[in-house]
Amino acid sequence: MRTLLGKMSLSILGLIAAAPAFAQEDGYERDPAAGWDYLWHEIVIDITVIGIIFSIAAIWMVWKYRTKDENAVGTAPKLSKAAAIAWVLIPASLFMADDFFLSAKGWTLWNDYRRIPDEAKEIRVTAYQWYWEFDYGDEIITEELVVPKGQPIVLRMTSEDVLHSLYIPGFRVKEDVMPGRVTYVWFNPKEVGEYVHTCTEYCGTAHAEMATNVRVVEQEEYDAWFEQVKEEAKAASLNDNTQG
Ligand SMILES: [Cu+2]
Repeated sequence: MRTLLGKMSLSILGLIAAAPAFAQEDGYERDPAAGWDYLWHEIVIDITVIGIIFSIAAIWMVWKYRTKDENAVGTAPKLSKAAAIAWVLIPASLFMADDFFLSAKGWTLWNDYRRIPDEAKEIRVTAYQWYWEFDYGDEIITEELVVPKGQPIVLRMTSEDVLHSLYIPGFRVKEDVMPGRVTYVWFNPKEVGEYVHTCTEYCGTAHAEMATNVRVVEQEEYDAWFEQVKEEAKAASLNDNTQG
């Protein structure tokens, strides 16, 4: 009895210790969006397999222990104490091991989501009622988010007025944006295209107008766009000066 319990607790400890190692296995990339999809896929497979096992067991028991005679009185098998404890602990440990395994993977993913790569390019974001402003540095501020493909981007975000929340489902990122605080998300735009970018915290009448697109473009196109924005900014400030 003691040795049985001892062996079981040892194997559970072993599984817990091994879980982070499993979490580093192949197929996982240090990219929150890919990691998110990978883990979600794994969880769906996992719950499907567990669901099938439980359904088969339940259907089998319903069939096996069905009433054969309407006056029948059931007789429960008498289990020894060790057998009763083992019947509780062994199945529970098996499913807990699976939970620990998945939560270790979730933990790895969370760390990747929070750990900004050194090479990430920083863009400062300010949320207003009801639009976004993107500050690329050097006084280049736009209302459209354009990023070069293959360059990890970190958005440092704050709000000028109320609570907002930045959500880019295509990159699997979402984070609250608050006055008086700077929060961040990072992502790695791998494919050229347009991705929905919206506010996902109800922030007033025109909340829905905060939905725009992030444009991911090739590096050359990005450089050309950036030059153009710079020229426009210069022209605007010259205009201001002559008028002022
Ligand atoms: Cu908002």
